[in-house]
Amino acid sequence: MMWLRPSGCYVMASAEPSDAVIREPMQVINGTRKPRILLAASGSVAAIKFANLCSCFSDWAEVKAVATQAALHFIDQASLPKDMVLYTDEHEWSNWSKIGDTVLHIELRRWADVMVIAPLSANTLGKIAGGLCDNLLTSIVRAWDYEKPIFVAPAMNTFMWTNPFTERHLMSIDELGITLIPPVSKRLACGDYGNGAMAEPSLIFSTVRLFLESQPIAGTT
Ligand code: PCO
Repeated sequence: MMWLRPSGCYVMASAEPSDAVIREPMQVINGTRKPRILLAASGSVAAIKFANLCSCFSDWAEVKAVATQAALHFIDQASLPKDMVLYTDEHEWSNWSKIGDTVLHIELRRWADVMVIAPLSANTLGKIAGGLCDNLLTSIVRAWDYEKPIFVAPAMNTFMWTNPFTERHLMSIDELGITLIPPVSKRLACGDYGNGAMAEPSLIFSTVRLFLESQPIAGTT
C-alpha cells in the first residue's frame, strides 16, 4: 500500500503481492485519509442517475465505481467524474494471466471501506439474496467482509417492488447486515406512478456520510 505524504512523495507501507488496485497514491492528510467508497450500479433505468451519485461522493471520498453490463446501457460515461475509475465485467479477468496475479473482485473488496449499490435492480437483489455471483458486482458482494457496511438503494417497477419475492430477498440481505435506503413513490420510467423509484443521489450520499460520521473508520477523515 502506498501513502501520499502532504509533501507529495510516496511511501511503501507494505509489499503484499496482491495490492494492484490499491497501489495508487492515497489522499492522506495529517495521518488520516478519505473514506474509500465503492459505488456500484446494476441494471435499472435509475442508473441514469449514477454519474450524479458519483459526483455527490467524489469531493468527500475516494471513489471507485463498478457497473454491471445492464447498468452500462443507462450510464453516460462522459458525465462521470474525470479521475474516477469505472470497473466492468471486462476488467475482471483482462489483467489476469497466471496464478499469483491479482483478482479484481478481491482487490476491490479489500480496498473499499464501504460499498453502495445504487441502483439495486430486482435481478441483482435476487442474486445477492441467493448468494449468486456471476459478474464483478455480485462477486464483490459474495466476497464481502460484513464487518464493513453495504448500503443498497433499490429501483424497480412498483409491480416488482410489491412482488412477494422482494420481501423475501430484503429479509435475506437484512440478515447479512446490508442497509436499505428505501425507494420512493414517483413517476417511473414506464409512465406508471408508484413506489420503486431510487432514492435521490443526495439522500444516498447524506445517509452514507452521516453513518460514517457517527461510526468513523479508524484513520479516515
Ligand atoms: C422500471 N423501472 C424504473 C426504475 C425506478 N425508477 C426511478 C425513477 C427514474 C426517473 O426519476 C427512472 C430515475 O423513476 O428510479 O422506473 C420500470 S417502470
